[in-house]
Amino acid sequence: MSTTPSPGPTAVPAPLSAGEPDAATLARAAEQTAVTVLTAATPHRLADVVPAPQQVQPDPTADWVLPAEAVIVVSADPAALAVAEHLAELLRPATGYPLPVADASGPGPVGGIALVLDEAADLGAEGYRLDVTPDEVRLTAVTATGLFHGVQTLRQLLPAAIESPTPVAERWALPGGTITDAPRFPYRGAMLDVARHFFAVEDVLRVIDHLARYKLNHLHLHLTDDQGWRIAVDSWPRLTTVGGATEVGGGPGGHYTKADYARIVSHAAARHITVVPEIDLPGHTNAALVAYPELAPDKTAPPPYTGTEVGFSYVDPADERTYDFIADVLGEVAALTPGPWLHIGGDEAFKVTGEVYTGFVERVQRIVSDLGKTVVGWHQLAPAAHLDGRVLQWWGTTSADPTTVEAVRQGARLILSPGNHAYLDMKYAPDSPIGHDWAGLIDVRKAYDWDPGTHVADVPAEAVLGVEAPLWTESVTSLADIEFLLLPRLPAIAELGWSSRATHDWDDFRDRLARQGPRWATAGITFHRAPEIPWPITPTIPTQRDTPQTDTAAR
Ligand code: TNX
Repeated sequence: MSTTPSPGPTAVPAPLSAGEPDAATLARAAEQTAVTVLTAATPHRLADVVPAPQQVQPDPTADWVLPAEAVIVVSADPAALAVAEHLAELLRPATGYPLPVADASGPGPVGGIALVLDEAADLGAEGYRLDVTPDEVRLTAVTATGLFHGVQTLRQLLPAAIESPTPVAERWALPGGTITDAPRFPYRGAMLDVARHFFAVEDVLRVIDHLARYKLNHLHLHLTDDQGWRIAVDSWPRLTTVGGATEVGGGPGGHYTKADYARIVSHAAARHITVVPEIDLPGHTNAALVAYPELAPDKTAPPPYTGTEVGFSYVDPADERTYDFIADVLGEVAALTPGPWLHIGGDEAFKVTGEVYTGFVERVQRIVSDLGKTVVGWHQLAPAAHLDGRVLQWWGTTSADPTTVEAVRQGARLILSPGNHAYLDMKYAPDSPIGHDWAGLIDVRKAYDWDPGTHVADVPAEAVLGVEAPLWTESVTSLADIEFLLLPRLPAIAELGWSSRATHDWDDFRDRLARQGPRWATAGITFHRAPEIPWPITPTIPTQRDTPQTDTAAR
């Protein structure tokens, strides 16, 4: 399976007569023209940020221009220093400026950028303030996380050419004024299903970068399912050697070694993103049963599964060996995972019902809590007994559910992923080349027009931990496919998680979102040119595509 974006359909060039430029030269010229056109967008307003900031006070007299000799000055703190380096790395390729990073004890900013940690600032754990004046740009936050989110805002306020991987001649101006910003919900995430199709570490790292742009702070990895087991477990090695060797459609699958997983966790951590690993139990376990038939109810290995049905497989809830297996697996995954969460799935276990199901879940919840982690699971866990801190992920398509409401009354918190608004694997429109439609079509407006705070009747906003946009990958085979489904809907879900309800306004969102298009095009990121968004111009960058790649089309 190809996991790097292919250049899209290439026509065989007509033979050129002598003296005419060759095809490669023409292509380079076309690309350069496209970048120039795309980046010559209208000047920015301070409010042109996704997700919408809490407070924006423009000062049209106070624009700032990045000088070539600017220094990035930062409070003497290792985490803040890492954010400053991250900012420098974002700005160096397009500007070509050296942008040295110095701690606050060093030389003062030369019309540069200051990143300031201020414990006394009233900005919360993730908030920041951005002050743009002609002399200096100053980001202030209580934490390095706040500074990191502020850096993403700063980046969006620079001209779109800042996304260019190579130097561009540009006036690097920021609109003057002050932004004061903080999130509405503490949990803002996306899920990537690496089980139905396996994706290389590099692809996951790139998805993490997309999350960071929109101030999402959790990456949920759906690591196991019927079609493949993707995370190495030393005590049960056949999970990956046997269970990892399949995927939907019969491809070779794959798995992450512990070192691979550690790379993902650390790339995420450097972007202030927490990884939430999911081991889906008791259903969605065919790959585990192929590897270890002793876990199967009939102690017989089922055939490997590469289709897309759900709900047929389960580990034997009546066998103690199953709980040894779960304790070993969750123990090893917990040890690899610095974040507080362990997601135990729990969805679509159609053959484990009633008290057998709740009894199973209650045992697994205790295993998680004994490991010092917090339980997350799909909202099917609701009927199992409450356990302190547990979090249910709502993927229903209705707006009421008495069982979930009762679990919340007992103390569960909710992550909102309504299938008919937040599922990134749903098609945009009937003619979307990939995706599902069982929860309906989800265009950008549908992804944006709902309120996580009131979505499930009788669940108070205080019980809502946040939002998450899941991407299931039955029909997704490449990084370009992932990006096509993610963008532009991921920013819509990100805005619901970050921005206060007072900023919710479709027309305004649509205009702000439109300005992200040239950024993606310049960075070579695939996106769906959704017709309801007024993209500044027709992107003509070669990586743009609205049709599936050949590997998808062939299926
Ligand atoms: C339902 S939603 C599932 C997944 C599928 C998805 C496809 C949920 C918790 N389970 O197993 O991949 O639908 O959209």
